[in-house]
Amino acid sequence: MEHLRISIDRLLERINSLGEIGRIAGSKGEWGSARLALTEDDRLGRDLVVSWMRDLGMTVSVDGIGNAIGTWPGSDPTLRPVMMGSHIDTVRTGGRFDGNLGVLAGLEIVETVQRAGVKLQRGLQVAFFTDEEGARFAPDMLGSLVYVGGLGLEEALDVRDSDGARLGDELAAIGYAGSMPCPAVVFPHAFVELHIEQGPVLEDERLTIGAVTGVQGISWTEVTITGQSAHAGTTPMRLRRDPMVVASQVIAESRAVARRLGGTQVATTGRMDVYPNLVNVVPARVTFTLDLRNTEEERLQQAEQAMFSFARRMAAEEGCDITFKSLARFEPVQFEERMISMVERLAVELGHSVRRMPSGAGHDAQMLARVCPTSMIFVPSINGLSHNPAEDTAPADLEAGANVLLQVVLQLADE
Ligand code: HGY
Ligand code: MN
Ligand code: MN
Repeated sequence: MEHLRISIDRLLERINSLGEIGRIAGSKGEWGSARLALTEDDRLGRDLVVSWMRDLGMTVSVDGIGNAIGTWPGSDPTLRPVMMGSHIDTVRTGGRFDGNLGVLAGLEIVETVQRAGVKLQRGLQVAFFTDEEGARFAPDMLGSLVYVGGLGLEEALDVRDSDGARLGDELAAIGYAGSMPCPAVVFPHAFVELHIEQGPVLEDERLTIGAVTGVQGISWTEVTITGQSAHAGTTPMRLRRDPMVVASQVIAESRAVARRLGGTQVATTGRMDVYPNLVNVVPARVTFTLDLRNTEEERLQQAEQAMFSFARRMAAEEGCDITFKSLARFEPVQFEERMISMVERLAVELGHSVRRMPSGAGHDAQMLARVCPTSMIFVPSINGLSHNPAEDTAPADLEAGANVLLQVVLQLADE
């Protein structure tokens, strides 16, 4: 079966069709998608992918947190299937490939196997997991975390977004509050996720495939600083208790801490809410997010401790109160050597350049790695861009990644 190859035209057709749901324009003529988790656009995207699963004759099951899994049976029903998958929810300024590629390449592999008349002993599954992005309901990778038993279903259903909407209500509203149990009763034999790199490494090194070694640790914290709201013109500087000044100091310090720690340490403030957010009012309250990540747990903890103690000191000096709310905290994950080397070897056998590399972004694979042998395959992102409508990957690279996924899955399905 080494000769089998996917159809890049079919894969691109599905990527672009799904991309049209929630379509958004970029600033330079490119286009992406906005399908925040559990919105009407997410429902439309889910319905389309489920219809493709059914068109392929797959049985579709939906679990209590809305994860959808299509199954194509193998010749031996006593053997656990091989699962492919990722997510189809996006950030508000998403591209067409983040997550979607891993799900739609999975469907393409099933169709390729079917058209070739190949009967595998293990079944094939394609999954999309709920709310991987965490952009609306934190933490990220929420659906796969519940699937593997890392977060209780009831606790997950009670998560609220920044407008107070309850996850369970939103899930029911889009018709994906499924009946399959969480955590899953039977986990797959193995899980393989094809994903765009979302960074510049493969492109910079002119490589085609990333054999992902693992996923770096993620720490998301919501910081709320409360001061004294006052008139911007009449309040002398010495009398102010200005939370915006503290927030600015903390955000600037997060850049300095990342530089001091070096290595893979990154720090981002992506969301900020100011109250009352008026030009002539010293703010009463500022709430912002701190996203810290590192491939090494110990250094990630150093970054957290440095940031939290600095923030407390700056707030005290300004006479402000400060609170911290953890939105997500995942330690670094290392994939099994056997799975990493399988991706590496099969990429080389297909004639592609390949390197091992960690993932800077979070992925559902980091959750599946808790319950079964797991690997990820990266393909290059043009200009290293993602979470941006300009996100793009060359069709030849998409094709290469999907063909590596095909060969990895064929090997796993017959072991
Ligand atoms: O935040 C992440 O790394 C992922 O895109 N959810
Ligand atoms: Mn993703
Ligand atoms: Mn993403």
